[in-house]
Amino acid sequence: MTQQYLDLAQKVLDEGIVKDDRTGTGTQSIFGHQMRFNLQEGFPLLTTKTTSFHLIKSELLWFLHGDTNIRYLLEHDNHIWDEWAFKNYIESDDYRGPDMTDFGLRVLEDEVFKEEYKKEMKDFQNKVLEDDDFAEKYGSLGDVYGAQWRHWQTRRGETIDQISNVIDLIKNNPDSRRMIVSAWNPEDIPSMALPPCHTLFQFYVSEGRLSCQLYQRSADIFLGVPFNIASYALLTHLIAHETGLEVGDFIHTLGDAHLYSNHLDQINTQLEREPGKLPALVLNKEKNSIFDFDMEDIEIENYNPQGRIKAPIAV
Ligand code: UFP
Repeated sequence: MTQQYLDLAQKVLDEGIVKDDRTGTGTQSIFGHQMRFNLQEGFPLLTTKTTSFHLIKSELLWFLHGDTNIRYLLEHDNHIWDEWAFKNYIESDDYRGPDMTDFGLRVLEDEVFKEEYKKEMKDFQNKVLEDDDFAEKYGSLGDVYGAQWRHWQTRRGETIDQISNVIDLIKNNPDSRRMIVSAWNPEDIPSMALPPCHTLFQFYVSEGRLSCQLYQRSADIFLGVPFNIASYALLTHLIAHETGLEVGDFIHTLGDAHLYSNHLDQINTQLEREPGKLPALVLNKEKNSIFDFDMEDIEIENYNPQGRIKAPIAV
């Protein structure tokens, strides 16, 4: 698994076109790439750098609960969505602190600003955790994944639970070619903190195995992709568990696959490392419905990765 990931990184280094991007950071990018991970060979959590399974698990459970407010994530010490919510807050009329425009780039260049930012962010997190009204207003990320997966709004005012529907199909009509969940809802894009990167996924059942293919429109190879692979592998395991199937393949199809210009040293460090043995996933056998799973029901065993590699996130 790790080798396929490293091959992608090498390909983008070798063939990627230098491109500007929304964040102003600059990227090297290719368009269209596919990886295939046989989930029987181990759980695809990157071994050439330490990747936090805790963050992957809490984010996926958050999606599956249909939650779109960062409060649950903060309660689980998960900060991967903080910047997006913070951005909404500092652009609002309620924000009275120092100017935080372009904080993502400025923290990298300005030490004084970085301290100011850290303080404002800490205050923001505390308010989301402690103040219900504030959390409702500024902890919310709009109709991001959880909303589209579990309660897609129809024009008639009804809601569609795409995850439950797909589980029903896998159980009752496993040869169906319509087992799709879409997070891309054009009507809701303007109200989302970040338009879905993992856009659409499909399931496939054959010989008692459940496979999943994801189309990801935009892929930050160093920071995002290792999370995305593990997250969809976990989702496939959870749904296979509930539907009584074995796991098959996770197929990861990428649109704009890019390396940010400030991740190049980091990816080169990783390319010098040897991939290790993949860990194993252990699910609580006493629980059946994936909606009943909590943090302690999902564990990873024998994960012995190489050291952490830090890199700035492009916001
Ligand atoms: N990104 C990922 N995976 C994710 C996620 C974001 O790679 O799960 F939420 C990256 C891709 C891109 C940026 O670098 O975040 C989103 O920016 P844009 O919307 O301009 O594509």
